[in-house]
Amino acid sequence: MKKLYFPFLFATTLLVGCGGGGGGGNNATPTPNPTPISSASAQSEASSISSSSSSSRSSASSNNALSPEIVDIPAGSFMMGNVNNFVADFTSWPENLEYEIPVHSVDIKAFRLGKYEVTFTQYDAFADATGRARPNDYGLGRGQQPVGNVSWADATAYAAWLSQQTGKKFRLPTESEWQYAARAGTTTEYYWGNTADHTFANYGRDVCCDVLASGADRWLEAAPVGQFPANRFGLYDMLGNVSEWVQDCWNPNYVGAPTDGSAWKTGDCKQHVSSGGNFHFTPFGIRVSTRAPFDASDLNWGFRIAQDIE
Ligand SMILES: [Ca+2]
Ligand SMILES: [Ca+2]
Repeated sequence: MKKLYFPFLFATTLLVGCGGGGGGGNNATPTPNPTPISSASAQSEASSISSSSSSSRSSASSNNALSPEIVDIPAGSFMMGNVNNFVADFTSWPENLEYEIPVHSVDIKAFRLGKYEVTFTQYDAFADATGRARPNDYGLGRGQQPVGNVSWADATAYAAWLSQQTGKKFRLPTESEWQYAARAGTTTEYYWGNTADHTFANYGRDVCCDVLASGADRWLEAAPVGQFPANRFGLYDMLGNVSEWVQDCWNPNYVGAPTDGSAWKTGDCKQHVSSGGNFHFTPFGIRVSTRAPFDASDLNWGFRIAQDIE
């Protein structure tokens, strides 16, 4: 399996391939800044499914001040994959789009998802408490910067530790949960429309593959979490900034993929899916449905946590 993407390193990192395509999408009219769905609305829908929703949430935060903020994601169904038959204007990695088919319907149960990518502050608390080495920040700073350079196992261990600390069920999101939450009811290439725009996310140049600061995107590399508009579910940085581990084993297309929102636990489980792209990627690489495999042991990028509604 070719490596599409690359570790949480500097812009000069040697690339083995280009996940990018210029231009940022097809010719459909972009939808400017979507109207946010209020978190209260989403919480209300989730609460109708679990009456313990509110108490669970407040309990988690009171048990651990370092718990990431979480957002209630309502149940629903969506079409997963390359829903617009997106055609990239490049030929170097045509299998990228083959990864995203067949488009299929998935039913998602209500769950919770981190409002932001897990930060260095949050992850370092786990590392210190468990005797793990703190991940390298490559000089970008810690604090509210999204944690990077963590393996899939690290991310999974963090969720297990947080569960132990809070008594709640934290875990990585499944790939379908992640994509459903990133879409937040939209069917466009990005949750703000069909054209990549540095107003809405931290990513790189149109031509593969280099970092770029442009307009509201003032960052060549990772930005502190929450610097761009949230999507309609109130989630920040789902596209761009740092790529995010999800639970699923790697499969090079969606033939046989679960349709109930669960993780795909068969296939190439030495690799796992990474979603959302990052500050280094082109417009192609930060599409909602772009997916990439990483070796589970590689120190790649970051993640956000999910929580079961109990
Ligand atoms: Ca940028
Ligand atoms: Ca991200």
